[in-house]
Amino acid sequence: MDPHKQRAFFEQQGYLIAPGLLNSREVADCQREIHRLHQLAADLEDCQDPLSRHFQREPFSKDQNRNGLPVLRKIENTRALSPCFAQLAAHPRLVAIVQSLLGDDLLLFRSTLMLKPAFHGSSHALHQDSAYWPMEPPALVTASIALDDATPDNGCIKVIPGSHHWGLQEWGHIAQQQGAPLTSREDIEGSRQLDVPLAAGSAVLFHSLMVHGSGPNQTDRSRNTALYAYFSPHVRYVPSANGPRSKSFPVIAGLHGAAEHLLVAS
Ligand SMILES: O=C(O)CCC(=O)C(=O)O
Repeated sequence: MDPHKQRAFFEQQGYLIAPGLLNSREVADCQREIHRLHQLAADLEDCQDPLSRHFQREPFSKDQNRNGLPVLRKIENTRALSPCFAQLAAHPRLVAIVQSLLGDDLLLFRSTLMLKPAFHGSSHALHQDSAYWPMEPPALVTASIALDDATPDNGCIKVIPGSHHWGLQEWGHIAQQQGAPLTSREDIEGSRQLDVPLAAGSAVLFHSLMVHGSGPNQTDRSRNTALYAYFSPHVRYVPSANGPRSKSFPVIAGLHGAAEHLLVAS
């Protein structure tokens, strides 16, 4: 799709699919790195290293460990923990697509691995990311890159097309047990929830006001995903009353080649 059509589709629907973003070698590199990060999680936990705060265990898993490694739900700040995932944030094909949506200057808000281990992955109830993020206007873009084939069976992402036009709403808790419904809101039951299956290496990009979630993984296949949230320097940092008054964000593209960009609350 040409960049103008991409942008028009994204503005109307709130999401965009990028098929074949990574090749099979790049996907295999990421999968190996996920294994290494599980070993790192175990080591950091053993020596009570403060970095272990970036690793979150699967809350509803019956087993604490599998094959000697912790059963994890997510890893935050992967850019700082992993050269492989730091590089992926600036992957040229990914950057080009995000630039077509947000413009040339790109900052990184979040780098995360969402993990849905085989048999264990719990659901993510429907929600809007901007409800949790101290950024105004709420106009960030998340790229969710499949590192395994993602299907409805193993908990692929679900979106409600066009819901980024609804404004911020109340959704309740995100982490949900395996059999739980994705929302308790009766008015949403009938709305069009679209499963977004992706082959490993493909991505879906979505607006930070987009209503999205994902079901459980009850299969014997993991469903691991690299998430990166980007924003343009037009977005301001608006911390809560007790949050830090300024924050530095990595520059991914533009901004005269700076490595970091400091945002100060006004
Ligand atoms: O990838 C998923 O399963 C859902 C992730 C998600 O909803 C989020 O991080 O906001």
